[in-house]
Amino acid sequence: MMSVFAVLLLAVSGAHGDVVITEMMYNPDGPTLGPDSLYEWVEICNLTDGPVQLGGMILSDRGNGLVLDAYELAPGVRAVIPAHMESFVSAYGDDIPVVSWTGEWPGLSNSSDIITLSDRYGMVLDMVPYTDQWGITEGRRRSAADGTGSSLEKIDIRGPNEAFNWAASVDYDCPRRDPDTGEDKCWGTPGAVNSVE
Ligand SMILES: [Ca+2]
Ligand SMILES: [Ca+2]
Repeated sequence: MMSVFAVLLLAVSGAHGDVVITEMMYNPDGPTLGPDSLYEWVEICNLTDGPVQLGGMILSDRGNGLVLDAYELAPGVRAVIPAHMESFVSAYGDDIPVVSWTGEWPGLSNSSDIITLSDRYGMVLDMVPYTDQWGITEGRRRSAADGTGSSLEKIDIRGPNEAFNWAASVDYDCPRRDPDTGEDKCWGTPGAVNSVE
């Protein structure tokens, strides 16, 4: 029989797939957005039917990791973990849910990386082993997500993290306009439904 402690642990630790990585800006376009160290970001989504406390969750790659600050993510809602909060807000505005953190940003490699979201106990909630080959469309040699403005988006957010289920965000679904110039911003869909879903 399960102990009271074990029941409590289950109640707060969540399960694989409860919160998943749905989009990544691993190689921001330098000329229009800025350097990787400031403008990378990861979008996550709560796939459960109830609110999830993100505080203590860990985002990491093969080298570095960070711990999310307290943040209650409502069911079905997406939030962004930015490499650098002020830079993200300056580029995308301040109406996108963002989660602050402590630790070291797991720099998202421009060639290949394994990005893992774990709960506070280290149990893996989601893992994306992407490469810069993901999202290459027919007739192209390079993915639009690889440094030319698009992000890498998950197509079926409940599906597997394999190349066929991720694609470069598409420009015709620009989520917002630059408040200064009025021009479309096509740097992915942070905080919003993906353009390829
Ligand atoms: Ca990068
Ligand atoms: Ca999105």
